Amino acid sequence: MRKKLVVGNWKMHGNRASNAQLLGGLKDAGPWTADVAVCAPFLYIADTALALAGTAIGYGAQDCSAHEQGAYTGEVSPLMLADVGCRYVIVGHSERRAYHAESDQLVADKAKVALAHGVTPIVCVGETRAEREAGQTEAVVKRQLAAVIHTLGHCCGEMVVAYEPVWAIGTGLTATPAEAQAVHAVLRAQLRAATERADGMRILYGGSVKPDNATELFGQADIDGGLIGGAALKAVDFAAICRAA
Ligand code: G2H
Repeated sequence: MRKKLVVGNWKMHGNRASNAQLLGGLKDAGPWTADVAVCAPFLYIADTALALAGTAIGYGAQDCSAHEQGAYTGEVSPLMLADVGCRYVIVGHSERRAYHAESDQLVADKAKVALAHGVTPIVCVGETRAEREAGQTEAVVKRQLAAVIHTLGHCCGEMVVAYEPVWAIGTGLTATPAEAQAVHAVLRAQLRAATERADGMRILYGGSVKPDNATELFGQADIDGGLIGGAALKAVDFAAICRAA
């Protein structure tokens, strides 16, 4: 009943030539039954939009400001993302939480402004290795999600959630399908308590998803697709993951 969604998070990789090659490869490989999108660095979003025109592949950004406009040097507003046709924006990625000290509330504020302008926030939550080893996984992801639910109120059913265990990001370590499903079920239950739309909401898994583990991960009851980093940089790998969804 939920259409799967696969989103490529290019992070700070690529250049005009390599992006053109990657997008060309994806256009040749699609379409897929899942929804598919790529989140490019800000600077390349306009090129990405041009390259994907007329295809079903969506595109988006990897972050946004929590403000609509104003004197915020270096920031990019969700209004601007909407203006150039972005369908999605990733907010609260663990790399932003860790390297830019983004708080749960800031992430929630970003999600709110994005939604207000028709850009679907992909809200990332996830525990560190130390938190998992201390048995805090559930408490951490619930705290992170609660801030967003509280801030979005009745609109929270419109976001996409991504569970990304920090210890599995870019490390080659992946949560087992059962470990991931257990956390997704916790998140789904939390969403059910907040919105009637919870059963239609997509909860993505992210963290070293590859063509050879995607099918099993996406086969779990509450895993509705993936947020893909490293494997999104090669058309053949990303296309295989999209096919698996
Ligand atoms: C997690 C993921 C994409 P990777 O950050 O957001 O990256 O697939 O490289 O672990």
